[in-house]
Amino acid sequence: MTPTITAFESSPDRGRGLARDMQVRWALEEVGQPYEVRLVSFKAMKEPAHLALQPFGQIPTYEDGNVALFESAAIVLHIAQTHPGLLPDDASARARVIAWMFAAGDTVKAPIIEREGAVLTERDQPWHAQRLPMLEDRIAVRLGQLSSRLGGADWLEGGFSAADIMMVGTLRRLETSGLLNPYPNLLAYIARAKARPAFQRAFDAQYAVFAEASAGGHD
Ligand code: GTB
Repeated sequence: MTPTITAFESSPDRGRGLARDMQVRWALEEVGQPYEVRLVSFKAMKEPAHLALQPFGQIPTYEDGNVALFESAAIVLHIAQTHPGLLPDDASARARVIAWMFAAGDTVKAPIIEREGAVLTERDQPWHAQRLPMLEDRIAVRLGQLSSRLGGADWLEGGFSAADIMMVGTLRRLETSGLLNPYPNLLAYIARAKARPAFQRAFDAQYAVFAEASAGGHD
């Protein structure tokens, strides 16, 4: 059965592919699994039908007839477990890929989200200018550690895997911040991932939603 995912009807990222349906779309494109997209409004996300699928009233969700899922990492893992190509065969390498998926959504993402929140909501506070460098230092610690571990490798764990989908999804949130600039290997890692045809197909598909909405397609 063709899976259906949900995405923003009108994404606040203006088509930059930063909302988390992007990782799900990318995983589906990598494994060659066609999918359908149900677009949801902010209002519909908080209504019972969507809350039954996503208890926190968010996107993305995933339904394939056998399973209904929320949480982008869980969805990407499910796709990787049910299609060849995104998880290594070796059991310990597979476990490490899953560990990297957790690291992307937790250890690396946590300070990034904290900075985004501060920039969005605390900008006018008199202490913002002092707090921001502290938040950026926390991100720099994680980026430095990630950069050291990646070294000259192309991908986090052998070949391209679900770990790279989740980690690049996290790092892309920093792309306009300048915080990645001290780490040429991370910049190259992101560029390598974005050059993958599956990434480009996923990006174009989510951008088309934004472009159609901007042209007045959804009202
Ligand atoms: N942990 C969950 C997952 O990974 O699936 C987090 C899901 C989540 O944060 N969903 C967001 C959402 O539905 C969209 S992706 N928010 C609506 C709400 O909570 O009411 C997060 C996101 C939103 C916007 C931008 N942006 O504009 O750049 C980037 C990322």
